[in-house]
Amino acid sequence: MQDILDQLGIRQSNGGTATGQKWIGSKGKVIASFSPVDGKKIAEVVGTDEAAYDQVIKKASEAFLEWRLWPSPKRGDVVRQFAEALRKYKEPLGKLVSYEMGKSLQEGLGEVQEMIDICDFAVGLSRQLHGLTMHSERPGHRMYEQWHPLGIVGIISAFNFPVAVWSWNTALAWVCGDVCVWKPSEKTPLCAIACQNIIADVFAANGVPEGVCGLVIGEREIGERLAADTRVPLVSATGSTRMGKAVGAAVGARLGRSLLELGGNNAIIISKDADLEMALVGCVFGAVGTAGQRCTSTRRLIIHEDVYDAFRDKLVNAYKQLRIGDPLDEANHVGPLIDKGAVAMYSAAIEKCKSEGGQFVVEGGVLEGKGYESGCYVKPCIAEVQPHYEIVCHETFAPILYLMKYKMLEEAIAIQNGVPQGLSSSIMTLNLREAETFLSSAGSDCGIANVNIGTSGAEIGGAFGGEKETGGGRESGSDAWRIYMRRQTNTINYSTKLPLAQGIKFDL
Ligand code: UN1
Repeated sequence: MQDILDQLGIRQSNGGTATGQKWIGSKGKVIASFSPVDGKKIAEVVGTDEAAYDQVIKKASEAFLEWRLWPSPKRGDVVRQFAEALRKYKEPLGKLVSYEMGKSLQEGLGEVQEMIDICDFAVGLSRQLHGLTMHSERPGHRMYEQWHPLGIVGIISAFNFPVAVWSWNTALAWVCGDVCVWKPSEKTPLCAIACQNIIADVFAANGVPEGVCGLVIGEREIGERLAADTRVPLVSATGSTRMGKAVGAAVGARLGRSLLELGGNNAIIISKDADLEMALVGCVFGAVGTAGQRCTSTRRLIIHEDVYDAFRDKLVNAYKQLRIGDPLDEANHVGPLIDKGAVAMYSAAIEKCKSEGGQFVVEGGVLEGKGYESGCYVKPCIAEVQPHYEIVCHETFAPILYLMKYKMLEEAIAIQNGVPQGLSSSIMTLNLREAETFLSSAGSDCGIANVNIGTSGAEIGGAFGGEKETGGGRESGSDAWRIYMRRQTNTINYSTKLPLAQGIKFDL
């Protein structure tokens, strides 16, 4: 791992505060990053104190005054070069993601690929930040709207996608002419430092004003500072619903803008008309991939009574094949949870499920012994439950899958929608009527609704996010860029008179 750290410019002790190309001194709390893979300390990071935070915001404000004047395609060209640098660093960065966060190497590399893809998307977008024109009701008048940069975008990201979610925000924000200040999860600070090192070289080579890409590392108080800071017009936060409610309230109290991408409690409906073999792959990957730590992870299966027993047996068999262990070893399917706190939450959820009457058909448990010394490896498990159980309506970031039975599609959709969260959802069916009903206004209430694929692994080209307690925000593709800009309506009078709208006469 040392060669990887060297390639990415990570030392034993690192500064955690940057204004872009430069690191700045800080006397914040020292955060040690431990790998959940083997429990070893990887390196330390000095957190951002209040003065350093202020310096980053000040630099970002100054940089914005210049950056907003760059033509957007020119900003796009810098993002294009960032994508090139990411292609070069894909292997080491993917490995670091895997080692610091614990996801499989395949998924670590996939996460860096997602960064490259969003950069490519943003490059094209840099020539398409278009507004509408409309017809004025007055003669000799033209009316149109344009989109201007917003200012500083505060980005609060979670440990589970330690680099990709940042890039969804920054790549778009940068082409839109905004400057960014990133508060990564304190559980994965080294991934953020690696990204900062990669972008710093690209920015320096292009004469990008210092401050366009700020980094502040620390615990909750840094997020609170960003949320309350009137110099930050947009705060984009990914993480738990609890965190999102606090950020949303603080940003709302100052009438700022927030983009929230919070918890999911994603279900797949397995119809009696499903291709069960295909469904199996989607369900198992959705439930155990990233050890159940994606906001899009599959947590609930709602299975038609005619195929319930057969599909449950297939799942139980498939779970027997799962290999749990070092995620950097490609033979393994499931890596560790992020830390022992997550393991405690996993164990508590299993106990709660049992106390509510859940029957485990694949038992859970914390793994011990050789290869599991970090104490973060757990067994993916499956329980038969009733949809209304409290624990089933709650998002536990772990590989626990709940099974429930249905008779009629309407009932399945009601169960699917009957939780506080609304991120991702799927139906497995070869029946066109069922598929279209699921996608109709009487169907899934989630931000993402799929047919014959699982709930996780969304492509960057679509808008990503969800409803209800998921927070309502949309990041990534489609027209998600609009939230990073301010809209301005312009009316231009090129006539020789000044007629008032609505036919009002005001003669002097
Ligand atoms: C997240 O877990 O916060 O759709 C993001 C997916 C990934 C992104 C997940 N592309 O599973």
